[in-house]
Amino acid sequence: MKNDSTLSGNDTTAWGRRRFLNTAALTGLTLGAAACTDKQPAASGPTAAPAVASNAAHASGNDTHLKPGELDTYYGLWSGGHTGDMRVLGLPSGRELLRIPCFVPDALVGWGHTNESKAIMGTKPNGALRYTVGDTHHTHASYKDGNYDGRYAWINDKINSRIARIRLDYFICDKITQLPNVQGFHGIFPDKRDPVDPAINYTTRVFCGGEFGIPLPNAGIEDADTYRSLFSCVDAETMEVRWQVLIDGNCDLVATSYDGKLAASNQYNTEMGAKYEDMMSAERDACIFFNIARIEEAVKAGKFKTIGSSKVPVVDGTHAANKDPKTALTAHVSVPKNPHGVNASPDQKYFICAGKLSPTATVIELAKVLEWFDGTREDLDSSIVAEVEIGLGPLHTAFDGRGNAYTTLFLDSQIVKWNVDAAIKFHAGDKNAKYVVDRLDVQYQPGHINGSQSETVAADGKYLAVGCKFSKDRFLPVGPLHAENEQIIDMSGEKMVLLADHPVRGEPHDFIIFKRDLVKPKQVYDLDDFPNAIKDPKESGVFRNGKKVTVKMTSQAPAFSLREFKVKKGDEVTLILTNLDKIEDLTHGFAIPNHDVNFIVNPLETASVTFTAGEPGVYWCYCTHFCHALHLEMRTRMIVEA
Ligand code: RUQ
Ligand code: CUA
Ligand code: CA
Repeated sequence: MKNDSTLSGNDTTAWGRRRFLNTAALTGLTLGAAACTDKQPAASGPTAAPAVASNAAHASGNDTHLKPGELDTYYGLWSGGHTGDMRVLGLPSGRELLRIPCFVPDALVGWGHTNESKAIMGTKPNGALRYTVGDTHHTHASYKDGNYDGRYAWINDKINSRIARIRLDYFICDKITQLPNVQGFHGIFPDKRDPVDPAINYTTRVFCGGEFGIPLPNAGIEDADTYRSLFSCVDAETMEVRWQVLIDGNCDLVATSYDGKLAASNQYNTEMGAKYEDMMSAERDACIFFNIARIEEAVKAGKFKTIGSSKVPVVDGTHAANKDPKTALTAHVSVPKNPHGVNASPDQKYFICAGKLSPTATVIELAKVLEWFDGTREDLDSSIVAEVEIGLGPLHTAFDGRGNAYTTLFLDSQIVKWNVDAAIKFHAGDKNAKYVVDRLDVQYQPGHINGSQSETVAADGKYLAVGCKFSKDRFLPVGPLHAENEQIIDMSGEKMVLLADHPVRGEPHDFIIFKRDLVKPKQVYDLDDFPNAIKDPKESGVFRNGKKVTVKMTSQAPAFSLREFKVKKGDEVTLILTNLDKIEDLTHGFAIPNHDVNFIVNPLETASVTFTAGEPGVYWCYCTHFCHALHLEMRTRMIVEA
């Protein structure tokens, strides 16, 4: 790729920039007639000087640079992409603090190797992991009173339709659920309160959007017209699938209302096409709304079926079955061309869908959708209170709590900041209403965007993070696979200011950012968290039951409680290790050469592994985590006898 000096964006016009971006990255994406006519150029449009912080400090004082030893003020929970984990960042610095393995084995923690993590990940009858790949997209956390409550976070795996829960006290994955009869599980969003019981003002459900239509049950039928998708509800506590809704078209991203009454999902394939040409044949698709209370009533009343071997109740949310608003479980609001992203504004009033193949954002008023369900509003599409042009390839939207929305423009490689009230006025006929407030060039092709506390009632409008899918020239070249570029922006002023670039391994997608005092992490485990904990080193030893051997051991720097242990070739060995060190940050590791064993035990944690003892010989089991001046000496011998 030619390195074009106009890339820096200093003086490119909107169209010059589009031409560059289109030749560089977008061959093959037919945009059709979706040219933005820019009826509403920004007060300071893309031709204005770029807003890039020239040094660390600028007017607002919002700054990504922390002095050594200074702590970040926000946590960021990031999708780890193909590493199948959740990344925990400190913000605004963007420093990575932790990776929480979920869907894919991890060699540091021993995730996918310890018996405890294998039980969470799921195994085949022979004990091997069911899956070793993942594709995480979306991450969200539990709510109370419209704000995060620091209990749980969730992340999805698109490939195998799995949802993982993270406990935010220990920052670990504790449960994984696979959705039945779903392929291409995409968006997730927790509910924000119960639609019926006002006392339940916190998350009890997580909604999951199924993207790919399949035969139900999946019996390899070729006729794509019969394929359908399911929208699923997972219980936040038990992580069991409570119910599913059969729909026409597809789900994509998911959002929920603050009153708990509705969940929404944008639909880009209302055509139910099997090829992309078919999927973009209609001028408009939809945002589907799910009436949670009615769905649960229908389930209670037994108005459901089940599919294949799954016992999960499936109610009918298709168009044909939901024509009468007074009984409808679902409502379909028309949204232009292959929309992507649906987000609920922090003022609790609106859902915003981005047009993707249409240069527009559509603002849907929650109260008006509810009126349709009540039977007091005849025309459902009149719940659309604005549909305004914002730029090319709009995808996701964040909020600042001051009435502004920030939408990524994939094709324009920009973020557009626009005022929702002004857009509503413009849509109502006030052509002087200037809704575009600012545009910022980003590098390049942004997908997800989120602001600090964005999708909560406590949106504080300080920092904006944007996940750019292409980095092109922003980092040192490292061969054909480019890093992606996650950028941090100061959103506190009228104009956005780009603060920092961070390279990241593909393909991270989504993230949330919240104030650090909303979580209270514990940094040492409790021995009682583990039923198999070895509480006293005197309980250590080798316990044989035929070919099955249990080795019990504890660790206390700089020694393991057993200095050696003997097993026989071919034994099925289960080794249980409890770390009796209770000091913060004192983690030990345990690796056995040639036996594919490597895991850690954090302070007062217990973990176990099961393996078959190999060829007779001596195997030095050693501590893999630097724990003590005698860390290298911290070893034990496994002696395998013939
Ligand atoms: S969706 S940008 Cu999963 Cu937009 Cu990734
Ligand atoms: Cu224990 Cu290193
Ligand atoms: Ca479509």
